[in-house]
Amino acid sequence: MKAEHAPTIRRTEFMPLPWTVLRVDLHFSLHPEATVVTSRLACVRNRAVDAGALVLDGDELETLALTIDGCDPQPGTVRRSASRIELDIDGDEAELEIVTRINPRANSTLSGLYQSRGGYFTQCEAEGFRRITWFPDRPDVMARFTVTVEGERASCPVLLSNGNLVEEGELPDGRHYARWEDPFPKPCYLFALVAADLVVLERRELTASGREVLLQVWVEAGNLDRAGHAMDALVHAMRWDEETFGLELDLDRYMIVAVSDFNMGAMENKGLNIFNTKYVLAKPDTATDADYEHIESVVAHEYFHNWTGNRVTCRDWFQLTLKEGLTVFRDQQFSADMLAAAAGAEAAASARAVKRIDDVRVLRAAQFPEDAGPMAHPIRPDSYQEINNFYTATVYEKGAEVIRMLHTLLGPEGFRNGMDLYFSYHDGSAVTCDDFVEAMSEANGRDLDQFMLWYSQAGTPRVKAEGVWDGAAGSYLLTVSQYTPPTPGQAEKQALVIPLAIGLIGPDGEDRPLQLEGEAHPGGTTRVLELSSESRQWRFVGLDAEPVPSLLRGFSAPVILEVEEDDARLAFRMAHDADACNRWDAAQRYAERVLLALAAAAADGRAMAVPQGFVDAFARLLRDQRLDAAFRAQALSLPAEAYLLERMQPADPAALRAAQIHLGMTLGSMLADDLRALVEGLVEPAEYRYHPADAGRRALINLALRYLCAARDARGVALAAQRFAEAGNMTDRFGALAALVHGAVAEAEGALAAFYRRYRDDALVLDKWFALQAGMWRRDPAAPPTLARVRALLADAAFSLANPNKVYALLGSFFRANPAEFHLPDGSGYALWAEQVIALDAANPQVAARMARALENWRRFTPALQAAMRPQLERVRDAEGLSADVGEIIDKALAD
Ligand code: B3K
Ligand code: ZN
Repeated sequence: MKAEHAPTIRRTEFMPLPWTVLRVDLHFSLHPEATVVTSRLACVRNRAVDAGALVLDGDELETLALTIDGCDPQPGTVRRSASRIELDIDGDEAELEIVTRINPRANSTLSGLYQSRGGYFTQCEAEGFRRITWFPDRPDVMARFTVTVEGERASCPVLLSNGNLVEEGELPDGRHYARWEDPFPKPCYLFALVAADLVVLERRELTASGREVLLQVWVEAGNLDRAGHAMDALVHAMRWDEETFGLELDLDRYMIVAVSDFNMGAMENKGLNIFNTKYVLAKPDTATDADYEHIESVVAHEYFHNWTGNRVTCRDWFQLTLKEGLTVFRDQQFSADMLAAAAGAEAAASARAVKRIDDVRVLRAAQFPEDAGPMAHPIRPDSYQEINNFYTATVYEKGAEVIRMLHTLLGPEGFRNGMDLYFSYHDGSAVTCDDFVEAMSEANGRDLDQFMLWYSQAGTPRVKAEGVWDGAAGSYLLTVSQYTPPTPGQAEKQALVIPLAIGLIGPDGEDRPLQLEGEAHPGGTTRVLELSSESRQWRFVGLDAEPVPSLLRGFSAPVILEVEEDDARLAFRMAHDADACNRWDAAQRYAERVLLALAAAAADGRAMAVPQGFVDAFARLLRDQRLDAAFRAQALSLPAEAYLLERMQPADPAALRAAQIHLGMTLGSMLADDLRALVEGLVEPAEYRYHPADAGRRALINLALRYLCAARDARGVALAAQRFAEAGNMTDRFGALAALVHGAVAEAEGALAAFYRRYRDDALVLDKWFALQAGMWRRDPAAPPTLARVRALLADAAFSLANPNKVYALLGSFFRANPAEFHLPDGSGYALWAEQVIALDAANPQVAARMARALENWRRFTPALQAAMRPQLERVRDAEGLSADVGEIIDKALAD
């Protein structure tokens, strides 16, 4: 479909359906190119709606039969289009039988029923079920499903669907079948089917109330030794939800299946989660600490959806953040608790801060740019053309921040009470974000009407703070104001409720107790102020000296904090802020200031000079043995390039890259002795285990190697090469390789080749190899551009445009994580982008749209780069047969 023909769906146009479905009985006769799906639907009229037809959605279906109560529909009672059937039916109940034929082998979209490595898998969220059979494909239609899967025993010995296995048996011609029954009503987006040649890792556990449950992780033969970590994560998630929210697993059987071809990370289908192999498989030789961490959090995320998403689901897709924002918040809390528990009492706070810093980094690098570009939308969008384009950082990550603010405002107990009330009201139904916030409001007796603006307003708020010290009175007057810049379609903004956690640091580096004017006693050293008007003042009293304010502690709201701080004050907070998150942020702000100044110098052809004050502040953090390694690794990592480009006016990737190279070389060479000592001094246990303390040490060593290689420090490079050769696990091996490649040192090519030889048959590890090369920096202007390497890798035997992981690794990394090499002045990067987006779109529009988004913020770049981008954007817009997915992105990008 051409983009201009894709209709816009609006939130305010929601209408309940005249008919709904109570029960679904599905029969699949699986054949690679001709699967026959027989669906029996028990339908009833919706009493709340006066009258109307029964509406079914479909997409690329071959319809073999359709009967109503056993008869062909009466002439004149059926209206059909390629994507919709409307049936006029007398009476209040009807049984429909529909037979469709579909072609899983030809389904390259990976939405609906498709094949991957000889097996059959489904993905139905958001609107994939309509690619399997005709159905009212909306989340507010919740039905009980029974599913019979019939397939060839040799190629598909395992036949799975949602719920409980109730029957299985042999059939003629080498075929067999299994029948599954899901006791819980669910929307069709949670339906799943797997028929494949898999093996299983099983564990039996008792739930809090003593019920035995069977947990399974299904993987391809040969991968069983990589399934244990996902299983552990599942058990931890189960326990955590019982303890934290009193939520128990409601099924007798819970299955996770790993598949190699998958558009995103994983899917929370009821009782049958389907996962990208990337988020299941791990063993020390193939997975890094970061992989282990991601697996744990994605397994938990999908598990938590069982309550927040499945038991209580979304009324319509505009409410997506109801389940996603809340579930991301839950998985973030889970990961923080897991890290804190592993770290032990003394290091717990720092371990939590490290997790929080990770989340803030993602928000700043992915969500802030989105909120400042043509795709900016509230966490609950008002309209869309293609819902799959709205599984965004805003809906997920900013959505989680909004839930976190509720948690901050109401406190853990108040939040828990709100959750309990939410489930007591809405279990088993499809609801809206208003329903959630109302439950929070009622449980806490707190008016949250103004808070709801976070659901309707797009754009990142700016919070400006200024303090005035009155030495004579010993008081500090803090003035805080807010402002949200206009976003497309939303010029006017109102004042939001912003929880602002603050502390005041004395000249000795110690936090002062916070006492507001009019209060009898001080109340703690960190307090949450609530800014709910455009501007407000707070006066702190009883202070012995002028304090340094530490604002937005723990990143208490998803805002950009604008505060005047000179270099000395940033260095002071880098050294003393008691809030680890803010201590990190002080380092980020200082680094940002230095990098943007260097970039401005590079753009003007002036000499670049790194202020000594920054090097000193950096060195102090590096040498501070009291700080744990994981925190030091965070604090010494420079801000993400995507975030810095966002802060640059206009964005000039080449100048920024020159600045980064210069800063990396300066730090690496000035601190080479410290960095080497650190690599040699941090002792690692011989045996790899995934543990935050070990992971922190590995992260810090790898970061040190990176600086050393960036500086071409001969001994540092030798250390990296040695660690690469002798590594006993993937974190060390890949960290050393990445450092060599990042420094573009002579040893890099040989190491890349050795890595390839070792892992040539391991698809997931090769994704790392592709991504690393796509992200290569050019340190020698005479060297060939990274683009040439990316083009060569596109032709590598291990690469395939049909596998989303490969596309994300090679093209995604190049377009998003390597701005200077992608945004080449001659526009050759953009030509590659257009060519690949068009090629991908013909096979898999969802993946193509993700790649297309790499250029949406094109107007932020220098005029010369914009001029090179426009024709390529237009080339994609004008491509024959462009999908609605890509069409929506490009139209919004080009809109005036
Ligand atoms: N709910 C799925 C995402 C579905 C994406 C559809 N394009 C995974 C998750 O958020 O848990
Ligand atoms: Zn989710």
